[in-house]
Amino acid sequence: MKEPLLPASAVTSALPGASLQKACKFLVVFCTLHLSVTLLYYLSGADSSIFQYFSINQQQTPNKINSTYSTPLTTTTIAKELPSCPDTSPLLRGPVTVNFNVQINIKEDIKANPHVTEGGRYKPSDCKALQKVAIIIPFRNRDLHLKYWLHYMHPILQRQQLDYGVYVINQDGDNTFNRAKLMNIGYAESLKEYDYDCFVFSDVDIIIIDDRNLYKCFNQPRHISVAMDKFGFGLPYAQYFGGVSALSKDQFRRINGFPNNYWGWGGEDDDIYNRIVTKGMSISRPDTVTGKCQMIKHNRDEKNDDNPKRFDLISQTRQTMDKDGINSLSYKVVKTEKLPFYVKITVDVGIPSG
Ligand code: UD2
Ligand code: MN
Repeated sequence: MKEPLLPASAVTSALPGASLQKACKFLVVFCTLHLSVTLLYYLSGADSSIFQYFSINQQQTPNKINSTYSTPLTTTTIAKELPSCPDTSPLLRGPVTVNFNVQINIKEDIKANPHVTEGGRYKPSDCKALQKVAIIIPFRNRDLHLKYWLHYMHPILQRQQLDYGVYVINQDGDNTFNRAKLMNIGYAESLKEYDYDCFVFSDVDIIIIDDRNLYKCFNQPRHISVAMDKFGFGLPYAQYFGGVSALSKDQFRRINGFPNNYWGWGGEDDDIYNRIVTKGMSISRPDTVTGKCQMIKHNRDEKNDDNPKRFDLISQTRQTMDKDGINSLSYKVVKTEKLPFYVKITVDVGIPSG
């Protein structure tokens, strides 16, 4: 059998009614008093001391963290991310005067560009560059041209607010020159050093003469040297893609990089053009005023004679491009030198096969 529950009335009547009332009253008065004192304190300006307490506390927090952890945690947690650089750099000036008769003193140039660090690296200090650009120069025995290139291009590239590095890919030995393969090597080697997302391929003898012609990548592969002095400041033909060009990592991979089997002068730029259109992309170009550039006058180098096979090869791009390119690249690095204005990578590219 269960015990019968006490009726509610029996519970209340069991408590002493008067003392309970007293206790309740006291509690209500106490709470009201507490609330009004707090309110008064807050409204009468005592707030400053309250806020002072919080603000001091906030300022002290980092020090506390600092003393507790040996790693400089505070700098990483507090340091603000740099804002992105603007789409159009405010540092650009437009036309640039170049003169290939002046003497270049590379030591003076290095002094004049203190923010360019070892290996020809630079990034803006006050904003986050929009792109990380590797500039790749196929090279052999053109030291004077390289001096002019560095002299004129470093200041321009800094004004363009790029996060960039300069890679001179120097063909070792005196076998036939292979421009496109050197550029493939530049792509592969620069990526070993930094997470570049854009690749500018430039002849060593071309200088842009308007700094608004940006050395960066666009939605489509970019042709930069569109108005060369030697072609009367225009294009020699509509499909021309020689001189200076820029491809994003994705664009470069889509075309399987450049051909490795163009030995000697000519054709490799047309093969690259064919690759781009075969993969459904088109060419982006600046206008012919912004796109003006100059090439240092020169004779044809030794071991860079016209490639007699180039016409045959160009007609086969569609069939060969998936087999010949960055996926079939093989070479040997002979020497890597990190110089103040660029990285010089000397490579053995081999000899023509067949
Ligand atoms: C044109 C194109 C170039 C390329 C070439 C055919 C222009 C402005 N340029 O250049 O992009 O398509 O025809 O291959 O139309 N190099 C050396 N050492 C050498 C040989 C070449 O460093 O011994 C490098 C150097 O970066 C040079 C580039 O290869 O600028 C192209 O060679 P070029 O200047 O002799 O050929 P060019 O002016 O006819
Ligand atoms: Mn040239």
